[in-house]
Amino acid sequence: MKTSVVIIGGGPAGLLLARLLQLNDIDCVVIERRSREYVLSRIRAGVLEQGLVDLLHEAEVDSRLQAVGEVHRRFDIAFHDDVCRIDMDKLTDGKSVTVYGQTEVTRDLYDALDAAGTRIFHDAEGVELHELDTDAPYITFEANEKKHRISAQFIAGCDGFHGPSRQAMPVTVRHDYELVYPFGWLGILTETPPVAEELIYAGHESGFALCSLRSRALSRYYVQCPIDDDVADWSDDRFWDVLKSRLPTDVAESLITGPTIEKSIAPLRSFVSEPMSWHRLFLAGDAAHIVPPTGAKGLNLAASDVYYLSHALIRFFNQNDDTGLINYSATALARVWKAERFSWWMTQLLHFFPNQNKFEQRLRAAEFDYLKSSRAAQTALAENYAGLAY
Ligand code: FAS
Ligand code: PHB
Repeated sequence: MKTSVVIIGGGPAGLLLARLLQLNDIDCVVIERRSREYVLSRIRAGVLEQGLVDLLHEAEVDSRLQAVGEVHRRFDIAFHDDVCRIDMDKLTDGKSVTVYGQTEVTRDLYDALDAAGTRIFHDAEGVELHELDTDAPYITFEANEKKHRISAQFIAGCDGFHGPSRQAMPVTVRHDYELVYPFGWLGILTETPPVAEELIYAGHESGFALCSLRSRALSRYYVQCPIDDDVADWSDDRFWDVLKSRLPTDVAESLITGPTIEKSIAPLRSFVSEPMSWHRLFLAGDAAHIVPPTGAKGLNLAASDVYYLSHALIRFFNQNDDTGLINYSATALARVWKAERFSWWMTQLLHFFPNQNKFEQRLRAAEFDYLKSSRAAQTALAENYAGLAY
Protein backbone atom coordinates (compact mmCIF):
# COMPACT_ATOMS: atom_id res chain seq x y z
CA MET A 1 0.00 0.00 0.00
CA LYS A 2 1.20 3.58 -0.67
CA THR A 3 0.10 6.86 0.91
CA SER A 4 1.43 10.37 1.45
CA VAL A 5 1.63 10.28 5.27
CA VAL A 6 1.52 7.27 7.58
CA ILE A 7 0.37 8.23 11.08
CA ILE A 8 1.34 5.83 13.85
CA GLY A 9 -1.04 6.24 16.81
CA GLY A 10 -4.81 6.76 16.93
CA GLY A 11 -4.89 9.03 19.98
CA PRO A 12 -5.71 12.75 19.84
CA ALA A 13 -2.44 13.75 18.13
CA GLY A 14 -2.65 11.15 15.38
CA LEU A 15 -6.36 11.59 14.75
CA LEU A 16 -6.23 15.40 14.68
CA LEU A 17 -3.31 15.31 12.24
CA ALA A 18 -5.17 12.79 10.04
CA ARG A 19 -8.28 14.98 10.02
CA LEU A 20 -6.41 18.17 9.09
CA LEU A 21 -4.55 16.36 6.28
CA GLN A 22 -7.75 14.72 5.02
CA LEU A 23 -9.52 18.09 4.88
CA ASN A 24 -6.65 19.32 2.70
CA ASP A 25 -6.85 16.30 0.34
CA ILE A 26 -3.60 14.81 1.58
CA ASP A 27 -3.85 11.03 1.67
CA CYS A 28 -2.97 9.42 5.02
CA VAL A 29 -3.41 6.16 6.94
CA VAL A 30 -3.69 5.78 10.72
CA ILE A 31 -2.16 2.74 12.44
CA GLU A 32 -3.41 2.12 16.00
CA ARG A 33 -2.18 -0.70 18.28
CA ARG A 34 -5.37 -0.93 20.35
CA SER A 35 -9.02 -1.54 19.51
CA ARG A 36 -11.38 1.40 19.00
CA GLU A 37 -13.22 0.41 22.19
CA TYR A 38 -9.98 0.40 24.21
CA VAL A 39 -8.88 3.82 22.97
CA LEU A 40 -12.32 5.28 23.73
CA SER A 41 -12.33 3.74 27.22
CA ARG A 42 -9.28 5.74 28.34
CA ILE A 43 -10.12 8.62 30.71
CA ARG A 44 -7.43 11.32 30.53
CA ALA A 45 -7.35 15.07 30.09
CA GLY A 46 -10.22 17.44 30.55
CA VAL A 47 -9.04 21.04 29.98
CA LEU A 48 -8.70 22.45 26.45
CA GLU A 49 -6.77 25.65 25.70
CA GLN A 50 -8.36 28.08 23.24
CA GLY A 51 -5.72 27.06 20.69
CA LEU A 52 -6.98 23.47 20.75
CA VAL A 53 -10.61 24.59 20.61
CA ASP A 54 -9.76 26.71 17.53
CA LEU A 55 -7.92 23.77 15.91
CA LEU A 56 -10.89 21.46 16.50
CA HIS A 57 -13.05 24.10 14.78
CA GLU A 58 -10.56 24.16 11.86
CA ALA A 59 -10.87 20.35 11.79
CA GLU A 60 -14.68 20.71 11.64
CA VAL A 61 -15.16 18.39 14.64
CA ASP A 62 -16.28 20.89 17.30
CA SER A 63 -20.09 20.77 17.13
CA ARG A 64 -20.48 18.64 20.31
CA LEU A 65 -17.69 20.59 22.00
CA GLN A 66 -19.52 23.87 21.30
CA ALA A 67 -22.79 22.32 22.53
CA VAL A 68 -21.64 20.75 25.81
CA GLY A 69 -18.13 22.05 26.51
CA GLU A 70 -17.96 24.42 29.51
CA VAL A 71 -16.01 27.66 29.16
CA HIS A 72 -14.06 28.38 32.34
CA ARG A 73 -12.59 31.85 33.02
CA ARG A 74 -11.35 31.28 36.58
CA PHE A 75 -9.96 28.58 38.86
CA ASP A 76 -8.78 28.39 42.46
CA ILE A 77 -5.42 27.55 43.98
CA ALA A 78 -5.91 26.64 47.64
CA PHE A 79 -3.67 25.86 50.59
CA HIS A 80 -5.89 24.69 53.45
CA ASP A 81 -8.54 27.44 53.79
CA ASP A 82 -6.36 30.03 52.11
CA VAL A 83 -7.66 30.39 48.53
CA CYS A 84 -6.15 32.36 45.64
CA ARG A 85 -8.61 32.90 42.79
CA ILE A 86 -6.95 33.09 39.37
CA ASP A 87 -9.19 35.21 37.16
CA MET A 88 -7.94 34.43 33.65
CA ASP A 89 -10.57 36.70 32.10
CA LYS A 90 -9.29 39.79 33.94
CA LEU A 91 -5.60 38.88 34.00
CA THR A 92 -5.27 37.92 30.32
CA ASP A 93 -7.82 40.27 28.67
CA GLY A 94 -10.49 37.64 28.17
CA LYS A 95 -8.69 34.31 27.73
CA SER A 96 -10.40 31.12 28.94
CA VAL A 97 -10.18 27.33 28.79
CA THR A 98 -12.91 24.84 27.90
CA VAL A 99 -13.71 21.75 29.97
CA TYR A 100 -14.43 18.83 27.63
CA GLY A 101 -13.03 15.31 28.06
CA GLN A 102 -10.16 14.09 25.90
CA THR A 103 -12.19 10.93 25.36
CA GLU A 104 -14.91 13.02 23.69
CA VAL A 105 -12.34 14.81 21.52
CA THR A 106 -11.06 11.40 20.42
CA ARG A 107 -14.58 10.18 19.73
CA ASP A 108 -15.41 13.26 17.65
CA LEU A 109 -12.25 12.78 15.58
CA TYR A 110 -12.90 9.08 14.96
CA ASP A 111 -16.47 9.86 13.86
CA ALA A 112 -15.27 12.49 11.37
CA LEU A 113 -12.50 10.29 9.96
CA ASP A 114 -14.90 7.34 9.58
CA ALA A 115 -17.37 9.57 7.73
CA ALA A 116 -14.60 10.72 5.38
CA GLY A 117 -13.47 7.14 4.77
CA THR A 118 -9.95 7.62 6.14
CA ARG A 119 -8.20 4.27 6.49
CA ILE A 120 -7.61 3.38 10.15
CA PHE A 121 -6.03 0.06 11.17
CA HIS A 122 -6.81 -1.08 14.72
CA ASP A 123 -5.15 -3.89 16.70
CA ALA A 124 -1.93 -3.33 14.73
CA GLU A 125 0.88 -5.47 16.13
CA GLY A 126 4.64 -5.18 15.71
CA VAL A 127 4.76 -1.79 13.99
CA GLU A 128 8.26 -1.17 12.63
CA LEU A 129 9.62 1.87 10.84
CA HIS A 130 12.04 1.41 7.95
CA GLU A 131 14.41 3.52 5.77
CA LEU A 132 13.47 6.81 7.45
CA ASP A 133 16.62 8.45 6.04
CA THR A 134 15.62 7.75 2.42
CA ASP A 135 12.96 9.34 0.24
CA ALA A 136 10.96 6.07 0.39
CA PRO A 137 10.34 5.23 4.05
CA TYR A 138 7.86 2.54 4.95
CA ILE A 139 6.32 0.75 7.91
CA THR A 140 5.44 -2.88 8.48
CA PHE A 141 2.95 -4.37 10.92
CA GLU A 142 0.41 -7.15 11.38
CA ALA A 143 -3.34 -6.62 11.59
CA ASN A 144 -6.41 -8.76 10.85
CA GLU A 145 -4.07 -11.79 10.71
CA LYS A 146 -2.20 -10.30 7.75
CA LYS A 147 1.24 -8.70 7.32
CA HIS A 148 1.13 -5.17 5.96
CA ARG A 149 3.70 -2.86 4.40
CA ILE A 150 2.83 0.79 3.79
CA SER A 151 5.14 3.15 1.90
CA ALA A 152 4.80 6.88 2.41
CA GLN A 153 6.57 10.17 1.80
CA PHE A 154 6.46 10.96 5.53
CA ILE A 155 5.84 9.10 8.78
CA ALA A 156 4.19 10.90 11.73
CA GLY A 157 5.03 9.31 15.09
CA CYS A 158 1.97 10.02 17.24
CA ASP A 159 2.27 6.80 19.24
CA GLY A 160 2.64 8.20 22.74
CA PHE A 161 5.42 7.73 25.28
CA HIS A 162 5.70 3.96 24.85
CA GLY A 163 5.39 3.78 21.06
CA PRO A 164 8.12 2.74 18.58
CA SER A 165 8.53 6.02 16.65
CA ARG A 166 10.88 7.88 19.03
CA GLN A 167 12.89 4.68 19.44
CA ALA A 168 13.29 4.50 15.66
CA MET A 169 15.52 7.59 15.79
CA PRO A 170 19.21 6.64 16.22
CA VAL A 171 20.42 7.17 19.81
CA THR A 172 23.29 9.16 18.32
CA VAL A 173 20.72 11.71 17.11
CA ARG A 174 18.38 11.78 20.09
CA HIS A 175 18.83 13.69 23.39
CA ASP A 176 16.31 12.80 26.12
CA TYR A 177 15.68 15.06 29.13
CA GLU A 178 13.71 13.57 32.03
CA LEU A 179 12.51 14.26 35.57
CA VAL A 180 10.51 11.52 37.33
CA TYR A 181 8.36 12.68 40.28
CA PRO A 182 8.27 10.57 43.47
CA PHE A 183 4.46 10.33 43.43
CA GLY A 184 1.49 9.68 41.15
CA TRP A 185 -2.09 10.89 40.67
CA LEU A 186 -5.00 8.67 41.65
CA GLY A 187 -7.92 9.83 39.52
CA ILE A 188 -11.61 8.94 39.77
CA LEU A 189 -14.72 9.60 37.73
CA THR A 190 -18.06 9.73 39.58
CA GLU A 191 -21.64 10.47 38.49
CA THR A 192 -22.11 13.21 41.09
CA PRO A 193 -22.50 16.99 40.73
CA PRO A 194 -19.10 18.74 40.78
CA VAL A 195 -18.26 20.29 44.16
CA ALA A 196 -17.59 23.70 42.56
CA GLU A 197 -18.39 25.67 39.42
CA GLU A 198 -14.72 25.80 38.47
CA LEU A 199 -11.55 23.80 39.09
CA ILE A 200 -9.88 23.77 42.50
CA TYR A 201 -6.17 22.90 42.78
CA ALA A 202 -5.35 22.20 46.44
CA GLY A 203 -1.85 21.96 47.91
CA HIS A 204 -1.57 20.40 51.37
CA GLU A 205 1.33 19.08 53.45
CA SER A 206 -0.20 15.59 53.13
CA GLY A 207 -0.47 15.90 49.36
CA PHE A 208 -2.13 17.47 46.31
CA ALA A 209 -5.81 17.25 45.35
CA LEU A 210 -7.76 18.47 42.32
CA CYS A 211 -11.49 18.98 41.84
CA SER A 212 -12.43 18.91 38.15
CA LEU A 213 -15.43 17.87 36.09
CA ARG A 214 -16.71 16.60 32.76
CA SER A 215 -20.25 17.98 33.06
CA ARG A 216 -22.72 19.20 35.71
CA ALA A 217 -23.43 15.53 36.50
CA LEU A 218 -19.99 13.96 36.06
CA SER A 219 -17.10 14.84 38.37
CA ARG A 220 -13.38 14.14 38.03
CA TYR A 221 -11.23 14.18 41.19
CA TYR A 222 -7.55 13.45 41.79
CA VAL A 223 -5.35 12.97 44.86
CA GLN A 224 -1.56 12.68 44.99
CA CYS A 225 -0.50 9.18 46.02
CA PRO A 226 2.79 7.30 46.52
CA ILE A 227 4.22 6.21 43.16
CA ASP A 228 4.12 2.50 44.12
CA ASP A 229 0.51 2.50 45.34
CA ASP A 230 -1.84 -0.15 43.98
CA VAL A 231 -5.24 1.20 42.92
CA ALA A 232 -6.78 -1.96 44.47
CA ASP A 233 -5.75 -0.60 47.88
CA TRP A 234 -7.86 2.52 47.36
CA SER A 235 -11.48 1.95 48.35
CA ASP A 236 -13.96 4.68 47.43
CA ASP A 237 -14.28 5.62 51.11
CA ARG A 238 -10.52 5.96 51.46
CA PHE A 239 -10.39 8.16 48.37
CA TRP A 240 -13.17 10.47 49.60
CA ASP A 241 -11.59 10.77 53.08
CA VAL A 242 -8.20 11.73 51.64
CA LEU A 243 -9.72 14.15 49.14
CA LYS A 244 -11.77 15.91 51.84
CA SER A 245 -8.74 16.14 54.16
CA ARG A 246 -6.85 18.17 51.53
CA LEU A 247 -9.61 20.58 50.45
CA PRO A 248 -10.66 23.90 52.02
CA THR A 249 -13.10 23.19 54.88
CA ASP A 250 -16.17 24.66 53.20
CA VAL A 251 -15.48 22.72 50.00
CA ALA A 252 -14.94 19.44 51.86
CA GLU A 253 -18.21 19.95 53.74
CA SER A 254 -20.19 20.48 50.52
CA LEU A 255 -18.62 17.61 48.58
CA ILE A 256 -21.20 15.12 47.24
CA THR A 257 -19.64 11.69 47.14
CA GLY A 258 -20.80 8.60 45.27
CA PRO A 259 -19.56 5.34 43.73
CA THR A 260 -16.61 5.70 41.36
CA ILE A 261 -17.09 4.55 37.76
CA GLU A 262 -13.39 4.79 36.91
CA LYS A 263 -10.30 4.74 39.12
CA SER A 264 -6.65 4.72 37.98
CA ILE A 265 -3.18 5.83 38.99
CA ALA A 266 -1.01 7.79 36.54
CA PRO A 267 2.74 8.28 37.09
CA LEU A 268 4.10 11.83 36.78
CA ARG A 269 7.15 12.73 34.75
CA SER A 270 8.59 15.64 32.80
CA PHE A 271 10.19 14.42 29.59
CA VAL A 272 11.39 15.91 26.31
CA SER A 273 13.14 14.12 23.45
CA GLU A 274 15.05 16.28 20.97
CA PRO A 275 14.89 16.68 18.03
CA MET A 276 11.23 16.03 17.16
CA SER A 277 12.06 15.09 13.58
CA TRP A 278 14.67 13.04 11.73
CA HIS A 279 14.64 12.87 7.93
CA ARG A 280 11.11 11.66 6.99
CA LEU A 281 9.96 10.97 10.59
CA PHE A 282 8.11 13.65 12.56
CA LEU A 283 7.09 13.16 16.22
CA ALA A 284 4.03 14.84 17.77
CA GLY A 285 2.42 14.69 21.22
CA ASP A 286 3.42 12.28 23.96
CA ALA A 287 5.75 10.47 21.53
CA ALA A 288 8.11 13.43 21.96
CA HIS A 289 7.27 14.90 25.37
CA ILE A 290 5.42 14.31 28.63
CA VAL A 291 4.32 16.83 31.26
CA PRO A 292 2.89 16.22 34.74
CA PRO A 293 -0.90 16.81 34.35
CA THR A 294 -0.83 19.60 36.98
CA GLY A 295 -0.87 22.34 34.36
CA ALA A 296 -3.32 20.52 32.03
CA LYS A 297 -0.79 20.77 29.18
CA GLY A 298 -0.34 17.21 27.86
CA LEU A 299 -3.22 17.13 25.43
CA ASN A 300 -2.78 20.82 24.62
CA LEU A 301 0.87 20.38 23.64
CA ALA A 302 -0.13 17.53 21.33
CA ALA A 303 -2.45 20.06 19.68
CA SER A 304 0.21 22.72 19.09
CA ASP A 305 2.59 20.09 17.68
CA VAL A 306 -0.16 19.00 15.27
CA TYR A 307 -0.87 22.63 14.35
CA TYR A 308 2.76 23.14 13.31
CA LEU A 309 3.15 19.74 11.63
CA SER A 310 -0.14 19.81 9.71
CA HIS A 311 0.54 23.31 8.38
CA ALA A 312 4.08 22.26 7.38
CA LEU A 313 2.85 19.14 5.54
CA ILE A 314 0.05 21.05 3.79
CA ARG A 315 2.59 23.68 2.68
CA PHE A 316 4.84 20.91 1.32
CA PHE A 317 2.17 19.00 -0.58
CA ASN A 318 0.30 22.06 -1.87
CA GLN A 319 3.21 24.47 -2.55
CA ASN A 320 6.21 22.10 -2.73
CA ASP A 321 7.75 24.22 0.07
CA ASP A 322 9.55 22.28 2.85
CA THR A 323 10.35 25.32 5.03
CA GLY A 324 7.78 24.34 7.66
CA LEU A 325 9.09 20.78 7.81
CA ILE A 326 12.68 21.97 8.21
CA ASN A 327 11.65 24.32 11.05
CA TYR A 328 9.11 22.00 12.67
CA SER A 329 11.26 20.58 15.48
CA ALA A 330 12.68 23.94 16.62
CA THR A 331 9.28 25.63 16.40
CA ALA A 332 7.45 22.90 18.35
CA LEU A 333 10.19 22.54 20.99
CA ALA A 334 10.16 26.28 21.75
CA ARG A 335 6.53 25.98 22.91
CA VAL A 336 7.05 22.52 24.48
CA TRP A 337 9.79 23.75 26.81
CA LYS A 338 7.71 26.72 28.00
CA ALA A 339 4.88 24.32 28.87
CA GLU A 340 7.36 21.94 30.54
CA ARG A 341 8.59 24.83 32.69
CA PHE A 342 5.06 25.85 33.68
CA SER A 343 3.93 22.27 34.44
CA TRP A 344 7.07 21.67 36.53
CA TRP A 345 6.57 24.96 38.43
CA MET A 346 2.89 24.22 39.17
CA THR A 347 3.78 20.68 40.29
CA GLN A 348 6.48 22.03 42.64
CA LEU A 349 4.00 24.56 44.05
CA LEU A 350 1.19 22.12 44.76
CA HIS A 351 2.67 18.75 45.67
CA PHE A 352 4.21 17.36 48.83
CA PHE A 353 7.71 16.07 47.95
CA PRO A 354 8.63 13.34 50.46
CA ASN A 355 12.36 14.15 50.31
CA GLN A 356 11.95 17.92 50.73
CA ASN A 357 13.62 19.50 53.79
CA LYS A 358 12.06 22.16 56.03
CA PHE A 359 13.65 25.00 54.08
CA GLU A 360 12.17 23.76 50.79
CA GLN A 361 8.76 23.37 52.44
CA ARG A 362 8.93 27.00 53.61
CA LEU A 363 9.89 28.04 50.09
CA ARG A 364 6.67 26.44 48.85
CA ALA A 365 4.63 28.41 51.38
CA ALA A 366 6.43 31.60 50.31
CA GLU A 367 5.68 30.83 46.65
CA PHE A 368 1.98 30.66 47.46
CA ASP A 369 2.15 33.84 49.57
CA TYR A 370 3.83 35.64 46.67
CA LEU A 371 1.20 34.33 44.22
CA LYS A 372 -1.60 35.49 46.49
CA SER A 373 -0.14 38.99 46.91
CA SER A 374 1.11 39.70 43.38
CA ARG A 375 -1.01 40.50 40.33
CA ALA A 376 2.12 39.96 38.21
CA ALA A 377 2.53 36.42 39.60
CA GLN A 378 -1.14 35.66 39.04
CA THR A 379 -0.95 37.05 35.49
CA ALA A 380 2.02 34.81 34.71
CA LEU A 381 0.13 31.79 36.00
CA ALA A 382 -3.05 32.77 34.16
CA GLU A 383 -1.40 33.31 30.76
CA ASN A 384 0.42 29.98 30.95
CA TYR A 385 -2.64 28.05 32.13
CA ALA A 386 -4.86 29.61 29.42
CA GLY A 387 -2.17 28.66 26.89
CA LEU A 388 0.67 30.59 25.25
CA ALA A 389 0.28 31.60 21.59
CA TYR A 390 1.08 29.02 18.92
P1 FAS B 1 -1.69 9.12 23.35
O1 FAS B 1 -0.86 8.31 24.29
O2 FAS B 1 -3.02 9.63 23.80
O3 FAS B 1 -1.98 8.27 22.02
C1 FAS B 1 -0.97 7.46 21.46
C2 FAS B 1 -1.68 6.33 20.72
O4 FAS B 1 -0.67 5.54 20.09
C3 FAS B 1 -2.44 5.41 21.67
O5 FAS B 1 -3.77 5.24 21.23
C4 FAS B 1 -1.64 4.11 21.63
O6 FAS B 1 -2.46 2.97 21.75
C5 FAS B 1 -1.00 4.18 20.26
N1 FAS B 1 0.21 3.36 20.15
C6 FAS B 1 1.16 3.16 21.08
N2 FAS B 1 2.08 2.29 20.62
C7 FAS B 1 1.70 1.96 19.35
C8 FAS B 1 2.23 1.10 18.36
N3 FAS B 1 3.32 0.37 18.61
N4 FAS B 1 1.57 1.00 17.19
C9 FAS B 1 0.44 1.73 16.95
N5 FAS B 1 -0.12 2.55 17.86
C10 FAS B 1 0.50 2.65 19.05
N6 FAS B 1 -3.01 15.30 30.05
C11 FAS B 1 -3.69 16.35 30.58
O7 FAS B 1 -3.59 17.46 30.03
N7 FAS B 1 -4.48 16.18 31.70
C12 FAS B 1 -4.63 14.94 32.30
O8 FAS B 1 -5.34 14.80 33.30
C13 FAS B 1 -3.96 13.82 31.78
N8 FAS B 1 -4.11 12.58 32.35
C14 FAS B 1 -3.41 11.53 31.81
C15 FAS B 1 -3.51 10.22 32.36
C16 FAS B 1 -2.78 9.16 31.82
C17 FAS B 1 -2.90 7.77 32.43
C18 FAS B 1 -1.92 9.38 30.72
C19 FAS B 1 -1.09 8.24 30.15
C20 FAS B 1 -1.82 10.66 30.16
C21 FAS B 1 -2.56 11.73 30.70
N9 FAS B 1 -2.49 13.01 30.15
C22 FAS B 1 -3.15 14.07 30.65
C23 FAS B 1 -1.70 13.25 29.01
C24 FAS B 1 -2.51 12.83 27.82
O9 FAS B 1 -3.74 13.53 27.80
C25 FAS B 1 -1.65 13.04 26.62
O10 FAS B 1 -1.00 14.29 26.65
C26 FAS B 1 -2.43 12.90 25.34
O11 FAS B 1 -3.07 11.65 25.38
C27 FAS B 1 -1.43 13.03 24.19
O12 FAS B 1 -2.02 12.51 23.07
P2 FAS B 1 -1.15 11.62 22.05
O13 FAS B 1 0.14 12.29 21.82
O14 FAS B 1 -2.07 11.31 20.94
O15 FAS B 1 -0.75 10.30 22.87
C1 PHB C 1 -9.03 16.72 34.32
O1 PHB C 1 -10.18 17.21 34.38
O2 PHB C 1 -8.82 15.53 34.01
C2 PHB C 1 -7.84 17.61 34.62
C3 PHB C 1 -8.04 18.97 34.78
C4 PHB C 1 -6.96 19.78 35.06
C5 PHB C 1 -5.70 19.22 35.18
C6 PHB C 1 -5.50 17.84 35.02
C7 PHB C 1 -6.58 17.03 34.74
O3 PHB C 1 -4.63 20.01 35.46
